[in-house]
Amino acid sequence: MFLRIDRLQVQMPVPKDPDPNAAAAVQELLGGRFGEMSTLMNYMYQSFNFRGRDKLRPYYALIANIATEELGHIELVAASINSLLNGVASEGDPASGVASFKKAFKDARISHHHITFPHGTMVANSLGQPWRGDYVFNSGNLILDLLHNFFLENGARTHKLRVYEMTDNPAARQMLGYLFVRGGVHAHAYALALEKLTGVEMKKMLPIPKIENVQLPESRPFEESGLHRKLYRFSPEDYREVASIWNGMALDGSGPLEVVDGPPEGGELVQLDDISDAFVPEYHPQEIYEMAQKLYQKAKG
Ligand code: MN3
Repeated sequence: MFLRIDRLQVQMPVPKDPDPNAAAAVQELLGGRFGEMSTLMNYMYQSFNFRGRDKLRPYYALIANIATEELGHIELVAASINSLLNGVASEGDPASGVASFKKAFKDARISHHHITFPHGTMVANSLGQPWRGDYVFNSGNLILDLLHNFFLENGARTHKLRVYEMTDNPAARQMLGYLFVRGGVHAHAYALALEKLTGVEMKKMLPIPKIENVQLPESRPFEESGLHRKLYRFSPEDYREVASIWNGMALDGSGPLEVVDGPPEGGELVQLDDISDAFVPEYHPQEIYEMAQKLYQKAKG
């Protein structure tokens, strides 16, 4: 089962103006073949279907625990997309609203962001094509599944680097800077799991592509704070066995790998403007806000 914390894994900036084409590019990292939906669902279903769980506990714990972090990654990439689509509030005046609305979204690469979704994230790739269940690979052969996960993390990193080159919007770059480091941890963790099973030093291949995270200005602060050495244990009590895989030295020799009990401190959820011209949340949002405020005050007691 899952607990939920109403925070993002990292603090995110919210730009003043919408950047819908950057949002479209970032969709690939959410619902593309190598997006966060794929890492989440691959590790999730591999953990559901795991055979010999008790005998192979550290490997099960690693996959199950990383799956939980990936839940927070879809949340973070969604927050990035939503931030890039934020900022056309018109205070309920459709006459003035239509002009700014049209200006911002008329030539948007994905029209479904603005027509079928509330200027919000879709479970789809950068072409608006839906994420698919057959992106999940789960053979049941532990070595093959771990090898696939190593490949998936590095494919994801390649696509992230390309999206990084497509936009310098801070709402995309902050998310990317953080996820280059976290994805690096996951690729390294799967490499260590394979090394413990087979003796093959997969970690020597990293990073793929051969661009170090410290070379990227948005990743450097996270690397310098040692985030690349930390595997978070996303459970109050469980998955402690990951420590038998996640140990030894960091790839850059900066210090020992460590398992951190509990999630990162993270940052606040992104606050998104209402869009009266799109009837989101309604044509006259003020009425709904007043009702919600009354309920909120009541609940607080
Ligand atoms: Mn991820």
